[in-house]
Amino acid sequence: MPLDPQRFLDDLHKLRSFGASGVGKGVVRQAYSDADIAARKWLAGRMQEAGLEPYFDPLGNLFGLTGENSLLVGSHSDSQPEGGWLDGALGVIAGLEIARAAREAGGPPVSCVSFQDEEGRFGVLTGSDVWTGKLAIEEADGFSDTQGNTLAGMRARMADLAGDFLPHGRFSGFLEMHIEQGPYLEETGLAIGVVTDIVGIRDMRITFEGRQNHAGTTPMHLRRDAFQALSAFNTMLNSRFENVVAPATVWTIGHVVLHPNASSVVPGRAEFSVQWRDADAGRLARMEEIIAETAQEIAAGHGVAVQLGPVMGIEPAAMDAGFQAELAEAAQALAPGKWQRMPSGALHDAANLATVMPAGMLFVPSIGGISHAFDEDTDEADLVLGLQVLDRAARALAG
Ligand code: HGY
Ligand code: MN
Ligand code: MN
Repeated sequence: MPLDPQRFLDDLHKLRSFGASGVGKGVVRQAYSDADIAARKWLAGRMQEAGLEPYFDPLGNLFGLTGENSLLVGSHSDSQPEGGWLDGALGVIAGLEIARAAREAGGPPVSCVSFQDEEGRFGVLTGSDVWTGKLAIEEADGFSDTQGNTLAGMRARMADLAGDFLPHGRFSGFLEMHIEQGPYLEETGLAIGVVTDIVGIRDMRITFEGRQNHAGTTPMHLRRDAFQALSAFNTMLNSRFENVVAPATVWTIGHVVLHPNASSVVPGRAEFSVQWRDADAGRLARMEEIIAETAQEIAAGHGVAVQLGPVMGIEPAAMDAGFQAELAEAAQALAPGKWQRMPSGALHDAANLATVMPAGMLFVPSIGGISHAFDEDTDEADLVLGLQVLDRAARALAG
């Protein structure tokens, strides 16, 4: 039996119903939420119906297994707090359809996977960080989300489903299909990107601790205002980075909590995230030094204390040359002149998988370059073309 594009699209829309936000096609399906666990149970059922063996590991990574030595194809089905319907889900359902069609055709052996917490509610790419051995589960268990829930507490919600970790040697390699999440393919009129490299990332939490006080009676010169420290930190950091960054370097303060967050109170505490990404590990390290120095200088200048949290990260990762060549062959056959090799500025589980087996990735366009937002979308014709290209490469690599 060949691929069934309608069955693929129907399953993709069904997955969207778990945690549907009610805004466009958006989803709210953070790792270990009720919607995430329900979606994983549904996925396990679809795997079973396809003759694949559903298997949960201790993190809640869900595999659909076949054979003793298969190609693994998949992505993640958890979302950002406000997520699109395709980020991760596309690669998971593409993996399911390719594994299912291969099984119906009598081979080659293809297994599928949905990794857990790719979106970093607790870590960075938590599920694949732990499975690939980069992060010990005992350490990960102590990680907390921005609400103070621990990973240990949340993964206990799926403990009744969990077996042991699977050996990596069971799989010959990993393929992941994903939306680009940026504007490049759409702007250049291309349908397929064959990923060459995935950028590296660093992520940390910083706290400025000042003095909470009355916003009417506290003279400006006596204040130790944690928000003013944060604001000055951001300005100085942008200026210091100018001499260090490359055109593709990015950095973001995306999560901020002010305490007590009231208009008549001088803020006593500002807790915030700083995240930075680049293809060069040396530049990532230099940026980390600048962040630490700047935070300390600003704290001293504003009379506040500073606490620098641990730095989490993923190294830049090259995709396997043989897998790239197979994806390029498939793209040239099915989308001649409509594809290109390109790096990934977003993180993906393939970056972790590349440390334990050959890994490759394929992108399809994102409308308007929008992602990590409810209105993320891609034309269904592009989704199906991407599925067909990935399937052709998967059959060659698994066969
Ligand atoms: O943030 C990322 O790049 C990924 O979507 N987790
Ligand atoms: Mn993703
Ligand atoms: Mn994402």
